[in-house]
Amino acid sequence: MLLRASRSSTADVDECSAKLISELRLLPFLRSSSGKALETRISGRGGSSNNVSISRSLLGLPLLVDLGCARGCGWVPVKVWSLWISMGQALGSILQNIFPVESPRNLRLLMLGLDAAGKTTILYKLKVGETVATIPTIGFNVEHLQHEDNVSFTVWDVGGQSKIRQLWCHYFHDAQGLIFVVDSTDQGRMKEAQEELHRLMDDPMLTEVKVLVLANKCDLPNSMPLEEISGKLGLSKLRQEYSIQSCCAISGEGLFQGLDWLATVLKEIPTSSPWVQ
Ligand SMILES: Nc1nc2c(ncn2[C@@H]2O[C@H](COP(=O)(O)OP(=O)(O)O)[C@@H](O)[C@H]2O)c(=O)[nH]1
Ligand SMILES: [Mg+2]
Repeated sequence: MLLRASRSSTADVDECSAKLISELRLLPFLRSSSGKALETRISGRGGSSNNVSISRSLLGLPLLVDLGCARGCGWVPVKVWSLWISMGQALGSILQNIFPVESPRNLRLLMLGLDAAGKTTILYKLKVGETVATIPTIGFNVEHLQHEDNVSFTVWDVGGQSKIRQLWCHYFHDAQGLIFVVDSTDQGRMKEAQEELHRLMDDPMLTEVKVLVLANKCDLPNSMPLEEISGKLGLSKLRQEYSIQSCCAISGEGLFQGLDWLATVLKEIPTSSPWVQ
């Protein structure tokens, strides 16, 4: 839609101003944000083809394409700046719709699982790209990982020995994602892993977390297939959104795919949510 008001050199300025204002008022954008400014007097002098042109973009948002006179002096809105601010806002909304800019997010992830599942090896593979020699973790390791330009993770790897599992709850606060690591070769302790996972998932502080199960040590010949691990862990009974990914902490295989899934599901949480920093 294009509105154009022009004044011939002989027409009365007041009459033309009134006509222009009434036409401009038809635009909701001007009515809501700049109507007041436009009510102030528009004046002109001399010239023969002074005009103001306004169009609407395809997205339904107003976009001012031409303001002012075609030649020489023309329509001079008293508060032109106000109109320009509105134009800027409208243009900003349009650009934001077309090229959405994401604000950087830091997501807090907990990495839990039975001892010797490979948590610490995974953490340092992700952090430094190398396999480090580990000793059983008594407290915790925490690292900041830059995943994408706009997404970083703070990963808490908490010791998993049975005596210290009662301390896990102290790390739940503000956790947005849980990486639960299992040793795919550990047939004997899969039941124990299942109990620990479900105990975690029953905790009210973890109701909203997204769960990534990493079936680690897939490089070993006796590693179980994902379907079997999934069944043994009772994943289908979880209320939380989850995904299972096989991986090898030594080569790094599968680790980034797992984190990609977490980044994708966690990015869907609006920034206004208290869950997202
Ligand atoms: N073959 C193999 N060994 C692994 C893998 N991940 C970890 N390990 C080994 O498993 C042992 C326990 O790993 P660690 O990271 O300390 O386990 P955590 O107790 O869960 O932190 C170490 O000897 C690691 O080298 C893997 O993907 N493949
Ligand atoms: Mg460890």
